[in-house]
Amino acid sequence: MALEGLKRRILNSVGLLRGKKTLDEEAVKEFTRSLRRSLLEADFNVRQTKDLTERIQRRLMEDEPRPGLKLETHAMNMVYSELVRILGPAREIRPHNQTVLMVGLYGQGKTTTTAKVAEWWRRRHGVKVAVIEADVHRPGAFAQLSQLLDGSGVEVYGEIDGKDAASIVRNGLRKVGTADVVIIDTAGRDSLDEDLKDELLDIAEIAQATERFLVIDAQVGQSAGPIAETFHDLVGVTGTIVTKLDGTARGGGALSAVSITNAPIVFVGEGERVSDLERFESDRFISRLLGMGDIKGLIDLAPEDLDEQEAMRLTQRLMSGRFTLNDMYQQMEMMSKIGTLDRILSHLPDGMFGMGSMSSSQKRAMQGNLERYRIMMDSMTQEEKDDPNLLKSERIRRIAKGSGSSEKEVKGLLAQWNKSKKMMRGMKGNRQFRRQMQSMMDVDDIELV
Ligand SMILES: Nc1nc2c(ncn2[C@@H]2O[C@H](COP(=O)(O)OP(=O)(O)OP(=O)(O)O)[C@@H](O)[C@H]2O)c(=O)[nH]1
Ligand SMILES: [Mg+2]
Repeated sequence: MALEGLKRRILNSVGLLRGKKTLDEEAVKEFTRSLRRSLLEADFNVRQTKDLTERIQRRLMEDEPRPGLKLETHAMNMVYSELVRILGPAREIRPHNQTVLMVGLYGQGKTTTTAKVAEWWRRRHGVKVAVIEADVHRPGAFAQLSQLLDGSGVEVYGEIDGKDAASIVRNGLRKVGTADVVIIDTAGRDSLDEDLKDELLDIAEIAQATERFLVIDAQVGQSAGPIAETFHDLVGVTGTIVTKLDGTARGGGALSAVSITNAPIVFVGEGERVSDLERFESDRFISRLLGMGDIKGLIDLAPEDLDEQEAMRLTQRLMSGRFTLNDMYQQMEMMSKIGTLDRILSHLPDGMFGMGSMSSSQKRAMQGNLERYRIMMDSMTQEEKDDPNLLKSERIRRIAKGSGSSEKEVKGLLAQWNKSKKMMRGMKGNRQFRRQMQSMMDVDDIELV
């Protein structure tokens, strides 16, 4: 996976500082040279890479590491914060007088995201929102969008047998153009052939959109860079939306897309439902991207930093009684890496989490399981991941086939889920645990559903 590659390369670069006591100019240069190579190999654009490595070089020469902090940790913290900086703070878009054009390749989530963003603005800002379905290639696109927004109060314009996208947009703007926000969904492209390019250019010309959002699936990886470039050349991308971050993909491609278009991520999609949209937070995104836990000992941010918060958030969610396969996966992922949970676990009675502290071979075994679980989970529908009880023999067979595993392995995953769920239940009933969680999280009561 390309993204794994980026992470590995960054870790290798940081590894050059391992065991060093002081940072001389030579060591800093060697490190930044290696980092530059890592980023370039990961399809970062040249200017961004230069900026980033120069800033890190300067900061390394100027900033003293906190006492007791290893140099490699110090450097990793910087890489982290500079990557967060590239993605920038979330961009606030005022939902007034906006025409938004959604573009992207096939199946990335454009239509779903069109509905999500429309609902987001309508619900949160109380403004009038309309959408236009200008995809004349995907059969049933208009029906899909209408269905997603059924009963929502967002006006949907489309032409059932329309063949000409440009004229649909023209008619649509005439009909619903007075809304505060008009969002136009366009056809997915496999790759951009000339006809589709012309069609998109026509639409862009007529729409005179104030925002052009590129929709990218989190799984796309580094090819997101060239894809973004193509769309950017055509319509001038102003914002990026990363979809399917609810899955196991970490969304690294988005970084290279953003580094090419300079169009910040505005939203992330975290599920199939219209309400599954979140405003983007770069720190959470980068920590997920780098797999914070993986770099245990390398990353050591101040306590107010997010990885701890994220662990807390997950723990709190786990405690809430809902326990999906994704929750289990994330829990295991965190445990296998034990970045922050170690710190949390150290406050808890031994074995409270069913694991206490794990030996490194146990961690390795868990990592192996995770990889297999991820592959199996990729063959499941969202509904199945949310409610694994649905998984009876026929579905198990399908998932086994789809993921190249045996039925026994799929059943093993389900057994693990059942075991984890029971464990979580057990903890909920434990008053001592509850009190400790409360004091750690500094809340009066944890809501235990
Ligand atoms: N899990 C998850 N699924 C999503 C998300 N966004 C979209 N999907 C699903 O991805 C599939 C494709 O989504 P669409 O919105 O139809 O994608 P599209 O880009 O419009 O596709 P085309 O019109 O065919 O190019 C659908 O099954 C969606 O439900 C997301 O954030 N999370
Ligand atoms: Mg679509």
